[in-house]
Amino acid sequence: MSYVDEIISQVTEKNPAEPEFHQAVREVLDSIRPVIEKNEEKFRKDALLERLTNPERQIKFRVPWVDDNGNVQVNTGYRVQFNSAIGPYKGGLRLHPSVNLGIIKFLGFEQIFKNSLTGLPIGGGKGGSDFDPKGKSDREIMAFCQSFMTELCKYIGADTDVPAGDIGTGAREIGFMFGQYKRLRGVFEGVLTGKGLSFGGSLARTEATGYGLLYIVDELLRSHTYSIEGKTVVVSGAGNVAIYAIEKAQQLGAKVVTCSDSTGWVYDPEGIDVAALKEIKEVKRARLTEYKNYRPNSEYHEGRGVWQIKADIALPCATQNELGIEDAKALVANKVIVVAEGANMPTTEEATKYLQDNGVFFIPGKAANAGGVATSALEMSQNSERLSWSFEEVDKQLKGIMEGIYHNIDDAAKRYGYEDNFVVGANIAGFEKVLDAMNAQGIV
Ligand code: NDP
Ligand code: 2IT
Repeated sequence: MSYVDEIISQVTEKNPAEPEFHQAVREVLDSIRPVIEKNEEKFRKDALLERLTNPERQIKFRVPWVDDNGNVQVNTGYRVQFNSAIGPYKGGLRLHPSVNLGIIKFLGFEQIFKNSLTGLPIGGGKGGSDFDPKGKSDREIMAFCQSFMTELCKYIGADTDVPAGDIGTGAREIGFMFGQYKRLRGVFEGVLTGKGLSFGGSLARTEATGYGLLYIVDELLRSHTYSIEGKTVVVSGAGNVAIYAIEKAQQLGAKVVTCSDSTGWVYDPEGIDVAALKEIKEVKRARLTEYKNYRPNSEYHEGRGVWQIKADIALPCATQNELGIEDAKALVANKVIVVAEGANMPTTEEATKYLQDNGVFFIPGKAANAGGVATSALEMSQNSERLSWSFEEVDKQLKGIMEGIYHNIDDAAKRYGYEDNFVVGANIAGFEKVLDAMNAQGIV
């Protein structure tokens, strides 16, 4: 059996009941076969893939907090410090009832290669909790965040591990966590990114993931003699990534006609009203059913459905495995040109293959949504030098990083004879730098 296949089956066997982690490992290892096969005996001897697929450390802890009725609630907290070969662990904290160790491991594993693709010195990690922020009061959110950080603060630091936001963790949660870290550790340092602008946050971090997604899509289209102007776009999700993807798509002259949340989706044939969406989601923290109050000509539907709408560009920006084979068939039948993942692993393996086999340009999340973590790394730089850069400066760097990622993954795909296969290109390009660093640092 090849070394890659051996490790894929070992990971599946040794990490039972973690299907998303298996999926992420399968996708990466399958892509890097050409690199591994060139030097298989050495890598096997060094147990390279065993080390790559085993987190350096995984922390699991109890998070007790008191709700508004005086009842004690207990959640589970996680931080998986996956790989620090190229820098301190870096990656978000997800707060969602679906969180379990396997989800955090899949996200942490993806983060290693994503962070490498940014070209910045950040290793891979991820954390979170099965806490559900929906419907909680601000006081309950604070109680949870303080308890979570009371344990987490023992394992993180500006030069060791720097968490940030993800699903369910935005500016409010980062603020509460930062306050508690500072109180317990007695240091004001850049231990979290996505902070408020008044205490070390970076301008453009809020916008970065969504804007970055559009910058890479734009670069891909321009490299293939298309233009984004006038294109129709379908987006899923209505959170941080979706909102700023919609905003930038519109700034670039495209029309975005959908968005969604976990209960339903909106079709607005005249183009999504971003100001209304921000008010509903960022200010009121309400459901998308409200959107019709702002835009009477739009449609609201329960359930899922955005991928059935005809579009040139599809941007899944909600959660993992939200775009399946039937969705891929609908997109292809509607002649979609590009699918780019704003979320982490939103497209199933079967759907990805179908899109690629049918000539759709497919940019995987580790490249397409890397703008968020890249800007987090820029926030770390600003914190280190105790300066704040202008919005224009950060945005310019973000754009440059995303264009650089596009050409890096395109070159890697071509070098190995997989032209236009950006899954292979992203995995190989991300892996090469980590491999070099791991080799140089010996058996650790
Ligand atoms: P938010 O919490 O801001 O928004 C998430 C959105 O997705 C909401 O509209 C939410 O609906 C929907 N959603 C979440 N879970 C589900 C689910 N199980 N089923 C259906 N809909 C769901 O998160 P972000 O926008 O920050 O994150 C979205 C994706 O992007 C995630 O995959 C995340 O890992 C990824 N990502 C985020 C980055 C960042 O900087 N924030 C960076 C790179 C990737 P509802 O409100 O109803 O739950
Ligand atoms: O998935 C991701 O890249 C994020 N949630 C952002 C991580 C970060 O450290 O900014």
